Amino acid sequence: MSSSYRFETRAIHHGQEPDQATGAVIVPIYQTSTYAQEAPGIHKGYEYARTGNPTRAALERCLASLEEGAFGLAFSSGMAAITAVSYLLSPGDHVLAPNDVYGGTYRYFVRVLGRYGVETSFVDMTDLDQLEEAFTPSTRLVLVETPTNPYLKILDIQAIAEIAHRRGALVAVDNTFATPYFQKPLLLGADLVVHSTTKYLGGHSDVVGGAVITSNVDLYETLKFHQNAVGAVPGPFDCWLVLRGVKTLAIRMERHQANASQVAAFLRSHPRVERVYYPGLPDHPGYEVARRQMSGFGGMVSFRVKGGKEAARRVASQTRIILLAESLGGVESLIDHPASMTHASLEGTPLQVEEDLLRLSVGIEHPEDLIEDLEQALMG
Ligand code: P1T
Repeated sequence: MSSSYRFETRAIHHGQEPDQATGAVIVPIYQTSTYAQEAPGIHKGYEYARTGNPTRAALERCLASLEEGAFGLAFSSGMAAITAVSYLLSPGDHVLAPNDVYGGTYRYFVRVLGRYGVETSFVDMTDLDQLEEAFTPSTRLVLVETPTNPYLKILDIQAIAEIAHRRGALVAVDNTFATPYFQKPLLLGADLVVHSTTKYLGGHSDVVGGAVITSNVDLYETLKFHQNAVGAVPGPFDCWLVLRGVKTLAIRMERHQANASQVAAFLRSHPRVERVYYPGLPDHPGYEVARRQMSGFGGMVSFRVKGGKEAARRVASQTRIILLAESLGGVESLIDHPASMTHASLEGTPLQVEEDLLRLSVGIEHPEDLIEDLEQALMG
């Protein structure tokens, strides 16, 4: 399908032409582990399902298109996608990552990759001088997450890519929170985009998956070699679920954002709330960069409550519609206490999050119901 079609159209059609054998409008779930060959090595393009699967290929093509990239690769989780990017590194290499990042990403780079001779430094990438100073002659990769998880800091992708490339390092952007609907890192100079498709791309909290997208054919070939050699691939049904989710990404993101901005405004004026973190608030430190590099501010809102850890845990336990759960990006609203849930692995490290912090994944329910739910939980 031509890439001149607009985002919403490509989300529904790109890589998803009607099935050649039957005309099925929806890409079938090719639930097979292997493919018959006419003669050894003579086949229709598929040999074995770890190496390739038509449902996965459709998803990979669609995600590549939405990110304005040339190539997509799907993985069994967001962590598997991030791990795949790390296979571009060798012992002795150095990585820079944000000092506000998903707890599992920190855990992987420090506790797993660190054992293989790759060192990672976590820096405040909102401060470009601090970023410059953190480079060493061995820095090979700059991992960017923006908006960050959980403080929703905004990192300037274009400026970071310029510095990293000058220093000979690759830039990978975790675009999970913004999604390609609101932010296109490859057009801002990033070499790679990674996703937890578990979140907004899947959109319905019913699948775990990941993806890497790039326009660099050499990086793609290396990553594809590792995708097959390591084997952390998603099953066809999981690919199908993400592909279905992506069809409604545009309208979901519009509603997530509309609801999130109302929730952020409500929380900001609430007497029991200490501070609200939402990049769409004009006094958010990253507001100007967000306006420049994103076409919307997303559906995540973090806030600190008055009364410390106990108050935060109480509010998180008292919401009724908003479920207390890890993860984000589904149609239903979720509340998270990062210090004891998604970011517990940061406890005792310099990246530890404040214990009065709560993170909301604002869903697409009626905003008044969400605000009333938060009001009763805050006052309870
Ligand atoms: O859970 P998984 O699909 O493996 O994705 C990992 C991951 C990667 N990047 C970001 C920015 C993420 O937020 C995550 C997963 N995050 C959560 C589960 C969470 O609740 O924050």
